[in-house]
Amino acid sequence: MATTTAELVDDLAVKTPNNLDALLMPFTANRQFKENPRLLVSAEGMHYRSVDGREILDGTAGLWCVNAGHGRREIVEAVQHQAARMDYSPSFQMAHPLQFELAARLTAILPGDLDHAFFTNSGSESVDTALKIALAYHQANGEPGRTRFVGRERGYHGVGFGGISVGGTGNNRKQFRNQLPEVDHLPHTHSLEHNAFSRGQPEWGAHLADSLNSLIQLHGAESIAAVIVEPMAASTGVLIPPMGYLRRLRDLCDEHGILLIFDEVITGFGRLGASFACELFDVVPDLVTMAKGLTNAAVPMGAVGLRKKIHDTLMHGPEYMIELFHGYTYSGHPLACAAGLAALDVYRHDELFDRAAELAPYWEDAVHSLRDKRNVIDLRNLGMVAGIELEPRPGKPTTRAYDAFVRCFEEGLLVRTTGDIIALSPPLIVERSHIDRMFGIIGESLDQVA
Ligand code: PXG
Repeated sequence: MATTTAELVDDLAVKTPNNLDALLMPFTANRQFKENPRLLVSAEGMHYRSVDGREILDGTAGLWCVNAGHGRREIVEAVQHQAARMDYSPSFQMAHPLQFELAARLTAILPGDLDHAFFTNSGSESVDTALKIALAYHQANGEPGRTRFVGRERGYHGVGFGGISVGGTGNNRKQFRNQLPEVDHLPHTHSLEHNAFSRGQPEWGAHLADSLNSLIQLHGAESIAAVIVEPMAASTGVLIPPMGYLRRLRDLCDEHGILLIFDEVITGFGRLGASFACELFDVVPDLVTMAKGLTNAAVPMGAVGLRKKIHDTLMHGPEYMIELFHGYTYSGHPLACAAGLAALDVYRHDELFDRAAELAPYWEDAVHSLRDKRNVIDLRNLGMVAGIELEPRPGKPTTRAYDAFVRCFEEGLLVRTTGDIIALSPPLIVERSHIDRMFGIIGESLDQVA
């Protein structure tokens, strides 16, 4: 019987709790899960260990967040050290030095003049923060009528009311009737007809950015605050941006005084083989949202990067006035800052963003080796991300991919599914031998799942 919390942690590393009832789990089929729980209890490098003692190869970097692999000593030690020094300091009208250090180092790896950062605790908070900064900017800039947002179909921007409003995921909206009132959506760019089995960026689809023109005609540019997109839509099924698409969006926004927000919660920190997608595509947004890889997921943290003109415009009015009426108790939490600083060090020291770029061609070949597997209707890849789209079972969407996910887990591989798409995004420390094993297991499970 455990008497300390530490002992309890050790006890529960080897046994399933007797009662799973009290917890309402996020984005989970609770009753199905509790019938047959999948519990992870430790992790190191490329692997998790499950409660029944099995080693599970991590094909998803947790939830697209553990980019430097699990249990990085440097990050563990930084967090332990800061926890012992100071647990918490107030975030309003007070600060601690690590916040400034992290903001400086983070903005140093953002492209262009994205040279200011605001800290949050999650991707959802980063998105809502970015939307609010866009409104505050226009107000400060003498255009308070710019209040409309444009998102994109099949976009995912977290679960705040702002995020689900600009998001384009039907299931995330229909349980909750209240949405931001002035939101429109661009069409998504995925087309099996034109883009199936593309390697990297598809050639077809840049023209879809021009739909923004229709919205501008409909509502007037002077009513639109910002366009928000994921440079690569990840969690709704790995939708790769067509060549030239993001540049076109940037040009249209510039032409009409509309801010462009890139949601880089997943694409940031090396995932696509560059520090950020905006670096890779050479398109600098006005605001960029981040989370996940910022701390290698060791402590929750998010951030919003702001271009100089956005920040400077907010610095108006008397100096004793608060410039942005927004913030969180835990903005820039000391433990998160320590984890963030250590994570950035690890990324740089191990050159993980370059490593992702170097591995990407091997990854691409491995992904496309599944071409002849049954039920595969599309394969797509960019950087260290892959999407494997399966033909849905008639009348039973999502069940085929879910069955493949369960089978992979039983065989010792963690993948993600969304709809009938399997998504992969391994830690960037992945070796070729891990990649071979991943696609071996996936291939076998596709052979077995009818
Ligand atoms: N923006 C984007 C682009 C995201 O992918 C969020 C915002 C919200 O972040 P938080 O930290 O509030 O969850 C996300 C989160 C999946 C999966 O399996 C993806 C996310 C979260 C959980 C699961 O694809 N993305």
